[in-house]
Amino acid sequence: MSTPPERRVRAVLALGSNLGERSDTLASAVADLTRTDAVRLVRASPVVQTRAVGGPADQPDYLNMVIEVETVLEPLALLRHCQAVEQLHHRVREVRWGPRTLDVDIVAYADMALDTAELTLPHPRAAERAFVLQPWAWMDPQATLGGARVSDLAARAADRGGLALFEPTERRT
Ligand code: A4P
Ligand code: MG
Repeated sequence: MSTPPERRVRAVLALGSNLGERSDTLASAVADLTRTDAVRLVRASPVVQTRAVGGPADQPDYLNMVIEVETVLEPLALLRHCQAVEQLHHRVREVRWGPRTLDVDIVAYADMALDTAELTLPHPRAAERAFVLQPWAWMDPQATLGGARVSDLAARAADRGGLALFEPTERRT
């Protein structure tokens, strides 16, 4: 008897850091997220430096990036996995939208739409945030979100003026 093929799903994760060694944090978070066979890295965006959107005034700038993964985890299990990696990096939840060593959000999980207390898919604020959309568009120029081109959404995002390329990340396909 043959075992059924694994069901692997493409998901896009957004990473942000505005405390500590931000660049090292993002690099090791990508490694931590994709160390398991259950979550394979497909490609990674360049890292961008962005002005903080919302939250307390005078927060340090963020470094942000997105990655595309292929996963066998169900959405909620993927969220728990992302939260475990946040904990590894000493994430403390104090103020909403306050400074953090590491934030990992699920931006999209295949084309799934979900709205539960714990998880909303696609991420409810991703479509208006250049700090997610622009690195995503650079990583995958064909990407779409809710039927719109990610690059078009990025061009319209209110925070696009606060974004600059920080460092390119080697592209993995
Ligand atoms: N949650 C629901 N849907 C999702 C999802 N798709 N992915 C729930 C991840 N989490 C999701 O998140 C709060 C709760 O959202 C989680 O418990 C989960 O069950 P959190 O990470 O604990 O707290 P947070 O990040 O402070 O809140 P929130 O509302 O998720 O914030 P955002 O929208 O992620 O914004 N400015 C710049 N330049 N760069 C940034 O990265 N990030 C934020 C955070 C604000 N401003 C920023 C940046
Ligand atoms: Mg978050």
